[in-house]
Amino acid sequence: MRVFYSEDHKLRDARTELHGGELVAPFEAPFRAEWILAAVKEAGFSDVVAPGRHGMETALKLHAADYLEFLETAWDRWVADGYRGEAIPACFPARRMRQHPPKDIDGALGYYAFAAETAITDGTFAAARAAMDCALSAAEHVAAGNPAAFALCRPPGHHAAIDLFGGYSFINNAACAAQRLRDLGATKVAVLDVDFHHGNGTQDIFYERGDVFFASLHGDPADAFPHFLGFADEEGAGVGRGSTKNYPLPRGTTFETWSAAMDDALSRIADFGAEALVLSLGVDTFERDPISFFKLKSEDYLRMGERLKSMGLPTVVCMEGGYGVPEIGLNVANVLMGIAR
Ligand code: SP5
Ligand code: ZN
Repeated sequence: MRVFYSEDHKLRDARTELHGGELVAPFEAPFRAEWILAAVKEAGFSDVVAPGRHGMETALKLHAADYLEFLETAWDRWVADGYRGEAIPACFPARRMRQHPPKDIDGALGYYAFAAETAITDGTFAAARAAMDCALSAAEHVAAGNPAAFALCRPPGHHAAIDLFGGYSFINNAACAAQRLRDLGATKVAVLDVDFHHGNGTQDIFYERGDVFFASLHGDPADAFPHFLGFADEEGAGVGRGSTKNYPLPRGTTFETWSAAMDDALSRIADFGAEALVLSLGVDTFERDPISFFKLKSEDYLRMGERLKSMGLPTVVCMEGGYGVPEIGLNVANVLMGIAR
């Protein structure tokens, strides 16, 4: 299985994350990609290539044009205002306030964000673009007839909505992969999101579309980030009605419970008639993840990959979350080994 990896992920190297009322070193940091890359090479995935450079055409089918322009220019606007810290949104258009982008950068940051933990920094847009390139190149590789590819995306993307950043996500890499598969000939595509957190961004992007099925297994939003989306009664709307499926799961969920939910998701994906699969792969479901509350073990990720392979679908794997512990590398490699076998 080919691995798409760009050194440009290192351009996303924020100093701060707002966590528990403190500015801490971000959980989503460059070492994650380095650990994952080392582990997948160690597992025998030696075909590691840099992605091709893409334009923004695919992203523009998913995200609002003004949002992408904001991402590209936000850091320079922030610096021009004389600020010395990182660009952290602090004022949001909450209930009964006006929903429009202000001229002022502080206002624009709040308008285009749904969470304040994620700061925009110099290099963030360039890194997000490189992650998007990985996802697009992986989709092209699979559309060309290869059974699977791994986009080692960093920063992640599944929280990035039509016109919102947050949750360490800026451009929705998995959504870009799904759209590229559609544009290269797949009539129906499924996105399965196994990151611990609900893929609110991917759900938002495809909510009213009937050509992309979205299923997400995640910590119950009553207890977990992103708190305000990912409930079981969200099923899609318009022609997309019935093509969104959420599995909110409780604290302490083990692979036994988790894999039963995945089986249900996969049978719905088969019924939907998906011709290709995009896996939003977060390994923050691991028992020792520092910010999550599932209890998956390293060997469970091999079973997960084997079950995915049994679908027999061309598969693009996009990296999402998974933090703090060296096992994130092994856990990703295990999923890939299950899929490749
Ligand atoms: C891609 C991805 O996994 N993004 C996750 C972003 C989560 N950011 C907010 C985390 C809040 C964590 N609260 C943890 C409470 C632990 N006691
Ligand atoms: Zn996550």
